Amino acid sequence: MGLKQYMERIHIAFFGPTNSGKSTLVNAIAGQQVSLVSDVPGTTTDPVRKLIELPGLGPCVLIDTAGLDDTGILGSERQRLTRAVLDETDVAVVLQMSDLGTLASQAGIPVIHYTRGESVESLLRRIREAVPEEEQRYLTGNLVKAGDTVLLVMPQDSEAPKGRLILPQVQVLRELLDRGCNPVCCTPDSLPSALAALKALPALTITDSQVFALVNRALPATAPLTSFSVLLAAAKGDAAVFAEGAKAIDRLTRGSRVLIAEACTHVPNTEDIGRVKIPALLRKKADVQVEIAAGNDFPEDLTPYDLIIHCGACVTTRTLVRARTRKALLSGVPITNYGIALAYLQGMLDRIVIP
Ligand SMILES: Nc1nc2c(ncn2[C@@H]2O[C@H](COP(=O)(O)OP(=O)(O)O)[C@@H](O)[C@H]2O)c(=O)[nH]1
Ligand SMILES: [Mg+2]
Repeated sequence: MGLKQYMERIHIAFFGPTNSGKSTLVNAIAGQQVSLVSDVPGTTTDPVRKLIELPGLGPCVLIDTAGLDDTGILGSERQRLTRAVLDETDVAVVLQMSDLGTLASQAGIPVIHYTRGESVESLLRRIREAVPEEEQRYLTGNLVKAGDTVLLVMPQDSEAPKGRLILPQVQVLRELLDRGCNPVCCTPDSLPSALAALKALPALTITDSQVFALVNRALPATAPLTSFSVLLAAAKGDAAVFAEGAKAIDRLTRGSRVLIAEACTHVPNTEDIGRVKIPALLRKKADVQVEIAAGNDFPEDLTPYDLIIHCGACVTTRTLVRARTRKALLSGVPITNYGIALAYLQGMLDRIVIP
């Protein structure tokens, strides 16, 4: 049990009418000026995020928001950004009365009501008590048990960083050691000799989805196989929902609208998985319309879409992915993610095991 896993930060959001003292409180907690404070209503416009370590809570993100009563010319856009903050919120601190408090409760987010005069120490203690404890979750889930031999096929080609392993590989390796498994590592080239060295088939083989076909050919059909990105998808969301959602790919027709949701903002490169690779694979199936929602620009109305494909959420939290998943399901729109969609598009989904 713990507060958060996968090095995720606890997101604490502050909601309330303009001039209720949200920015003042955030600054007091941070012990520094994070947000501008003034008696001019609407001083805080876009949500302001501050990464900080808090006693008893560890790594957190404080999110100061605009008041929902902001009626300036940019008011409605500010309100939308404020409402979007709910998706990433682990605990909501509400000052005075706010509709956001009700919305947070409806979304299952713990809500703390703050009144002026309460000490920061007391508030932090209440926040600490409100953060839901997370069950210990393994990336490899129920796919392995102590004593199992697990084969990791990890390409170390020119795209791999020099002198080190990428984070998912390191995390899985460490976890297998913690779980008392015996990990055996090889590259695709040395896969035949690695298999020959084993007395029995590995209990599980984990590979990079790029070399899935090659690894699949080298393994007997009875050997359980999965990929690092599928394990990460399951860690950051509901893998069963994503696997079901991926099937909607086959129902896409000319003009279907697909929303690619990226949690982070980055400058896309030519091999970009969400902007180039997945759209190209989808268009091989049907002439679909692909739209990108980057960062916090996740649309409030999801009903126009036939499918949502979410990114791997490496820089964001399970909380955010699950909030968006809930919204998609409530709107009746299938949702999947990069790892599971790629597995499906490569014809892997029937062959692989999902935790
Ligand atoms: N007396 C008093 N004034 C406060 C308190 N918190 C905020 N204020 C004042 O209320 C005004 C609005 O505060 P601010 O933090 O910008 O509110 P926000 O719009 O909710 O972010 C500022 O003039 C603050 O100095 C408080 O606890 N006591
Ligand atoms: Mg403010």
